[in-house]
Amino acid sequence: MGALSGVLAGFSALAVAEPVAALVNPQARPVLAVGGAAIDRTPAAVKDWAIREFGTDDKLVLRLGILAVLTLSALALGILELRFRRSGAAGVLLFGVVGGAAAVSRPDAAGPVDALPSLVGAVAGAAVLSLLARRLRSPGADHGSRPGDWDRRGFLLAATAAAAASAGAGALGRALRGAGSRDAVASRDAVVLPAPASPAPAIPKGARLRIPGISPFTTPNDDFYRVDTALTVPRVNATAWRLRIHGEGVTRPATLSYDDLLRRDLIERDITLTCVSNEVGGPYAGNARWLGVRLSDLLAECGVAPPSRGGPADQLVARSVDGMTIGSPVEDLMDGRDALLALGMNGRPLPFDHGFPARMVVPGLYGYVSACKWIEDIELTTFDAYDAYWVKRDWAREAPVKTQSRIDTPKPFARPKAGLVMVAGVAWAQHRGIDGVEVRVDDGPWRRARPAAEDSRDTWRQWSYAWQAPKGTHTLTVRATDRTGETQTERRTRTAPDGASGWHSVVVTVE
Ligand SMILES: Nc1nc2c(c(=O)[nH]1)N[C@H]1C(S)=C(S)[C@@H](COP(=O)(O)O)O[C@H]1N2
Ligand SMILES: [Mo]
Repeated sequence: MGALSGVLAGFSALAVAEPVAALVNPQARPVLAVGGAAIDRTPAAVKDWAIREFGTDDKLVLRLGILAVLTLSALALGILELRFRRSGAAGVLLFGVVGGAAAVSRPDAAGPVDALPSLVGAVAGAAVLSLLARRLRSPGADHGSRPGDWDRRGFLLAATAAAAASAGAGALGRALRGAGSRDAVASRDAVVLPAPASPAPAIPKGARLRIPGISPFTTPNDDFYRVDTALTVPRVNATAWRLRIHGEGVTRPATLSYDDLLRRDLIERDITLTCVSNEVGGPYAGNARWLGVRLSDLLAECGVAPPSRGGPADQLVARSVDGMTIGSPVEDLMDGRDALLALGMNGRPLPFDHGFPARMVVPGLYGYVSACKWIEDIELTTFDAYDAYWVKRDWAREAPVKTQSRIDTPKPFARPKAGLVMVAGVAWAQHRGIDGVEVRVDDGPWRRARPAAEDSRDTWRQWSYAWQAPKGTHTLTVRATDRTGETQTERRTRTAPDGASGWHSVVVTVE
């Protein structure tokens, strides 16, 4: 019974925190705050391991882990409270303090008020625990009750009341939060993307290979990889959203609404996005058709000049509504490449997962130094003056994409039939372009693979190799050469601090 009252107290604490968080900051809910703070403090190596082990499920695993720890602690505190009056309740309050501190430490914290959901929740939880424990300790008022008996009826009544009140509080909190998210969904549903002033060049015939198992040239939105630190995806109401541009050398600071951006001349480009956390052969790469504002135009209107033209700021720091900071070299953003403040993805307004209402997309730079989702602030500064989120965690300040190639088919440990086997995949070296791809069987010579027609140097390139496969177990290896003439290095490096290098291999057994 002690354990049960502990779990009930824990439930009350989390439930009461819900409506408080809905009023203060939805991100300040205890489990989210602790999870977020844990992610902030995770060393690069562990984050890497979590992504490798759990992929995009890493956050679900983290939340379930936190809930498991909380449940066990609640059980223990309930038993403790029964033994030592007020000890369990004090423990619940301690958890509240930890949750509150975690919430206040988050980069998107609204301020000290972010501690309130955890603290108020903990006070409610502690009250429920001592109330229930008292019923368990005191004999009932029933006729014939003897010392040592506990107040069954009183306990049941109190427990039921606490459970009902908590469920009510939780429901209220979710309803309040739901209203905010419904506004965001409605604002996205209402978007009509205008036709681009500068449409994407047509994808050449022959840029899309029809080979079973190969990554499609354009990645559908639903299949596009997702990498971010958000435990819950921010749902931003585009009607209320503003983007602020300010900082060093910004002679005309600006605050833009979503409609301000939609009314501008938009450009549309196919651009491949890749993540620095992608292992050799890994899945964190995708190619989409982005619609948005050319960032260099916007910056120039605000008076920004790149360092090569005397501008004082060499770093652009983008901030998101969830407190992410991403720093990019101003020189790269203004060197003529199609750096975008993107609003559309494959003909749709950005999906919430991919940054609605607006995000950055920059050809040639890994996402963590260029592709801020849910952006709300652009600050011009210097690399000396400020380290962005991942740089503080020992990832490189500047990180151009490394030339990479991947075998999509056959899959590792496939058992194809002897004879003609189509080996195929994708290769990327954004903003340099892919010149050629080679395939090697076992320790044989490198053979030229057939690259699909090139779309642009900012997009990946599919390739294929017709292999006359003899029986036995074989290792297939791929490497690409970029337009600068540089062949992908064999040297294997880890993803940290600036992206994995090395050749992708697949072992197959030909039958
Ligand atoms: N707000 C925010 N933006 C972010 C991130 C993030 O964690 N938070 N992750 C970055 C990283 S590491 C990458 S690789 C890209 C991934 O974009 P996608 O999830 O749309 O594929 O988003 C970037 N933008
Ligand atoms: Mo990334």
